[in-house]
Amino acid sequence: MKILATGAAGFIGSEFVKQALERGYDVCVVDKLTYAGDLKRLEDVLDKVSFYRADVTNKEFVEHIFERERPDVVVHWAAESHVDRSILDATPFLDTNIKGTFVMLDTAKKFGVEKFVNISTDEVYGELGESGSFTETDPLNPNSPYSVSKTSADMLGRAFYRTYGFPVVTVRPSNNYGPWQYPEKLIPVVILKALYDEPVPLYGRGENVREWLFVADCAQAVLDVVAKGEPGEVYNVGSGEERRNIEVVKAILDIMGKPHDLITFVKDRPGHDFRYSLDTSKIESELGWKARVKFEEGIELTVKWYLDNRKWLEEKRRYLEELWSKVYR
Ligand code: NAD
Ligand code: TDX
Repeated sequence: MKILATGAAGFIGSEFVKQALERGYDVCVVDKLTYAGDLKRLEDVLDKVSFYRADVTNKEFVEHIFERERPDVVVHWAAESHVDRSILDATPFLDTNIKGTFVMLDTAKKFGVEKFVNISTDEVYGELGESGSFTETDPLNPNSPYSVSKTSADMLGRAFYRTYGFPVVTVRPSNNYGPWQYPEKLIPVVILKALYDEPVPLYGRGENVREWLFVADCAQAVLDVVAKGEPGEVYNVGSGEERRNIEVVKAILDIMGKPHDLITFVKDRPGHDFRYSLDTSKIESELGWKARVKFEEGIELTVKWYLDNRKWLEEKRRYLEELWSKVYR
């Protein structure tokens, strides 16, 4: 059984590839290697996968890859993934996340793949107040250019299932964290800043809530969807581990032995969603998946990984100064 995984030089996709190989799948990877892609994440397994440096919006090249590889299943991770960047310039988000998903769906349909797992996000539902959780049938109310582009991709998957009977399965994970996450996202930003005793930027008052899912748990859920997910269905993937951003930051500073006065409140993210929370009873009862890693355990592991891999973290810094100068005011 061969899986074609797009965007698998990225944070979650690379963990997915490692677990897929362990489960005995053949794997080929299609990734453009944008600023967020890095083959170092796949270093230990590169000899076991076929790798194509390709843009998912390039229909001709994508068709050529399908012709050569003839995958049974597609798992579509490739995306522009950072909300703040989408606020600064939505263009690559519309190209990759919408057109790229269309090209992947259309090509996979043409080649008759057995299952297309489309990776969506909890952000498609919009924001919640202090209580409640989203179920898979809730309406979609995305608020940022990023989440609108992901919702469009999600809806294209729906249309391919409804219109052509093409076997699309949609997965909506909550905020992932763990080793190898690009240090533009909250958790590795905090680790990187604290490492240098620099101000740790928190938007607004740090009160917003996210549901933190350890990356290995997310990859395992998607593999369960590959094996058992029903075409046309949507599965939420969350951990129940909700934390206010300020609690997350304090937990990291405590593990690193850094003072809380590094925390600096900066201008809030425009349109900042207050809270996300997923009801995961569907994937738990139908596929038997449940998140295993508790936040306190996962965050400890994650901080340790970054401290042990300081060089990788520091290498990324030079690509971040420009983004930070625009976002942290
Ligand atoms: P990431 O930014 O770390 O990786 C994205 C990968 O996609 C990179 O390797 C990049 O090179 C590749 N890519 C980007 N544009 C491409 C293009 N045009 N053609 C081919 N490859 C391209 O992202 P991630 O955090 O690993 O997220 C993976 C997926 O999961 C995305 O679809 C994202 O929307 C979704 N998701 C992420 C989270 C999270 O917390 N990180 C949560 C829910 C859903
Ligand atoms: O410096 C920061 N300070 C801060 O307060 C950053 C980078 C973030 N934040 C806040 C914003 C959010 O409330 O922390 C929270 C998490 O922010 P991000 O790490 O940027 O993630 P988020 O915007 O929640 O989106 C993530 O989860 C859903 C992923 O980036 C998306 O790809 C995924 O779909």
